[in-house]
Amino acid sequence: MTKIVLYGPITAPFTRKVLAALALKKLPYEFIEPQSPEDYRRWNPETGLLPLIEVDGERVHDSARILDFLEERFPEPPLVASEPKVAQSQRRLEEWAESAFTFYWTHYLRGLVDSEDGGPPSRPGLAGEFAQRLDDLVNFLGGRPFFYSDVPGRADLAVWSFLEGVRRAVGPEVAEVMESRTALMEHTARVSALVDA
Ligand SMILES: N[C@@H](CCC(=O)N[C@@H](CS)C(=O)NCC(=O)O)C(=O)O
Repeated sequence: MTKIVLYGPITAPFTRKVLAALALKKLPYEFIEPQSPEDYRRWNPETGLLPLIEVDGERVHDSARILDFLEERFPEPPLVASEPKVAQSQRRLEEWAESAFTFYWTHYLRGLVDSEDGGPPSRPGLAGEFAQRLDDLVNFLGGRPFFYSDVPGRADLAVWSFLEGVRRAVGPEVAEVMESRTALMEHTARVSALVDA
């Protein structure tokens, strides 16, 4: 029987995206979280970044590459549409969502540190831009249950892993901005229902 071990911090959206893919594909796995900063480099000497997956002794790091790898080994259900144009849109949205939301997340955390120091916020106008990115997502979703499709794919897992994490971790102002985007909240709930244990 195939042995799958996933290494990564549950707090990282990249880890949650992979956990969600494993759940969607109904694959049994062992999940190991780092206990110290040294674990990152020890488990992934190449980049020191997690998540990393080990499948029957073969190790792959980087959440997007891990999804490619899982897709190849365990094709059902697929994480992208069979139609190439749709598949391309799903992959693009995964990349876009991750770079955009990593940026806002990093600045949000930096802002918290700055305000503890009594300094000015790290980047004025950030909240408005974040709200615009959420509206971009609402537009991408349109009237569909999932991005570009009627079934969930990797773009949904990527967006979900960021939004549900951000919503749990941030203050009430940001949560309100998110909750007012009903279509996105419904999307988050839809994906949660499929992937949450
Ligand atoms: N592109 C990578 C990003 C992984 C990543 O940034 N991981 C963070 C977890 S939040 C990490 O390992 N940080 C440790 C460090 O920066 O030393 C992926 O998709 O897996």
